[in-house]
Amino acid sequence: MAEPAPHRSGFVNILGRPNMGKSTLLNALVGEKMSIITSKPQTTRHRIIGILNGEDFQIVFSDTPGFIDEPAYAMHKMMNSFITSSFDDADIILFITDPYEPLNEEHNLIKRISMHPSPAILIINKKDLLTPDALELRKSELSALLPERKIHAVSALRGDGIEELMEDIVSMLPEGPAFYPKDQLTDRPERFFVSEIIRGKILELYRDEIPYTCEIGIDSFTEGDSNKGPITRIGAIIYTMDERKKSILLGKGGLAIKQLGTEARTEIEAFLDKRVFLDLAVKVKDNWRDDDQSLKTFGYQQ
Ligand SMILES: Nc1nc2c(ncn2[C@@H]2O[C@H](COP(=O)(O)OP(=O)(O)OP(=O)(O)O)[C@@H](O)[C@H]2O)c(=O)[nH]1
Ligand SMILES: [Mg+2]
Repeated sequence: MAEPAPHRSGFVNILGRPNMGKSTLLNALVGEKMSIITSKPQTTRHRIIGILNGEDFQIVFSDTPGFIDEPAYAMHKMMNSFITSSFDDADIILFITDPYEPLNEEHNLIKRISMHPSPAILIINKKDLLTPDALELRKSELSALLPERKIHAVSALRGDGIEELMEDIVSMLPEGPAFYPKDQLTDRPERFFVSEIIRGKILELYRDEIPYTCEIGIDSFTEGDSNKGPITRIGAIIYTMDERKKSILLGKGGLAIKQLGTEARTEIEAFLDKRVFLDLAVKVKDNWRDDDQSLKTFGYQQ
């Protein structure tokens, strides 16, 4: 009888500048809505792990924040440090760019990939926005900067080219045992995803700098009963930087936060597949983005 195929496993870390489609790609690769996606840059603030299990492989994908060239706050420095740790443990690097990002030797991530010992796959995302000629041009630009790496053109949004990319990833995985139990999808608790859904809604519903001044704390998370059956009661606090921003978040007569609560609850119910009662409050936490203790409380640590 033929030997069974060896088990393969590895950390496959998605790296790229803000807004390139890293989170969209993670979700497309693992087939779950794990990481929040918005049209705004700096949506992702943490390293988020999505595990894809097959009979003879386990891929631990990481979505990461977009690299920030000029960090303005301690939070930005933390976000960049999640990128550094993702370089450190990568078995395979997925570098993702889009049709418009300027690519040159000064690109921080390109510099680091060119010196990194792990194999990298170069991904041109949003190919739905490119003509065939423009795509060829983009490929030659990339291969001039990072020669001898495989290049994939995909549309993470439409799921185009994802299967071919997966095949290459699996073929490049090192042999090894699973890192996590085979039924595990992530290393984060449900409450993390709940806070991310609320943050994603804030990014969608509020303008300008407001979303960037917010962080979410989950105060309570209990399973209980109501007269309509089981219900999960979640108390969440939105922290912002000052009273003016707090009143914008609440809106006239509390209308804005009501809409936020309704839309977030619907999405949380879909995610948890449970009925949810969501209680949202807004509090001021002065300058949390530069305060080490606050950042620690919000989960910004290695
Ligand atoms: N047309 C098109 N848009 C895409 C594609 N993939 C992602 N997008 C859009 O690009 C924007 C950014 O996507 P994200 O997945 O949030 O990007 P990101 O790299 O995770 O961004 P940060 O977390 O801010 O670093 C969103 O509006 C997506 O819908 C694609 O294949 N085609
Ligand atoms: Mg993201």
